[in-house]
Amino acid sequence: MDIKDAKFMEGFIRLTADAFRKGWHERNGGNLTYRIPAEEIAEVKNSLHQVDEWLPIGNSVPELAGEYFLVTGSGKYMRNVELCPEKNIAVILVDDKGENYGIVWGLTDGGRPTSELPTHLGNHELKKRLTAGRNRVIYHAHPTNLIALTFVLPLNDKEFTRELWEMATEDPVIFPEGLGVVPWMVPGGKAIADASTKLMEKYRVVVWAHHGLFVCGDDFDEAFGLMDTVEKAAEICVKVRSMGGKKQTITRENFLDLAKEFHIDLNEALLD
Ligand code: 2HA
Ligand code: ZN
Repeated sequence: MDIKDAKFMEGFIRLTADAFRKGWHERNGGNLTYRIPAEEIAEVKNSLHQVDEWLPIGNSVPELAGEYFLVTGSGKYMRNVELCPEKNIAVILVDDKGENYGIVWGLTDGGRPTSELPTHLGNHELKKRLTAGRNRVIYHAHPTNLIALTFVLPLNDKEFTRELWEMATEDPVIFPEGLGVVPWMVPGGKAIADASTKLMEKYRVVVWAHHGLFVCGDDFDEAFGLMDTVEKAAEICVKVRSMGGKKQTITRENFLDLAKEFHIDLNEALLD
């Protein structure tokens, strides 16, 4: 099968197009990666070429040796992915040590995978292990309201999570473990990768202060849905604060009742 007809390609492109229209991807902002299952790679192997050049990942991911990823390109625009996938995204293969990658499809006008590759692959390695291989998607975007809140809310997991949980009744059901907050850091390197991976051990959502949001998911729907849910909570929060702040809210008791009724393992350490 031509790789452009593959179901995973359709899912990847749909996410990039929808997310651009959400306003989360100005210019070249944001990045998306998908860990391609062996059976899906086997179906498209005629579209792949040999690796010409092995380049450093910028992180060490031995548990991803031999894995293939569909990735957005560094400096490429999300809005262009649906128009011309082969110029804007790539399939990469991780070498047998988990130190280098090679391009096997795409980026036909040249270019490199996303500048956040160290964070993406570091988190793929972690989530592959923690979910027994179910997690396949890592996604980073620049959603407006969430970024705005990082100038106003205290930059700690507990206060940030509680504020967002309060913004819609079903939010604690969607991200019951809460979310982690990384302070301002230089994008694109091993340091932000390590800080994010450490928080992703506990969470599926990580805020990058004054920059954006990082999420994971078993599939594209789950990753997109998580981004959308957290950004919507942030939007409600911005509106509530613009209207003079909360006059009433969801209480600690309400959260505990919700957790009981919905059988969710709510992270109560973030509640009091
Ligand atoms: O420009 O979003 O974090 C791509 C990014 C880097
Ligand atoms: Zn970014």
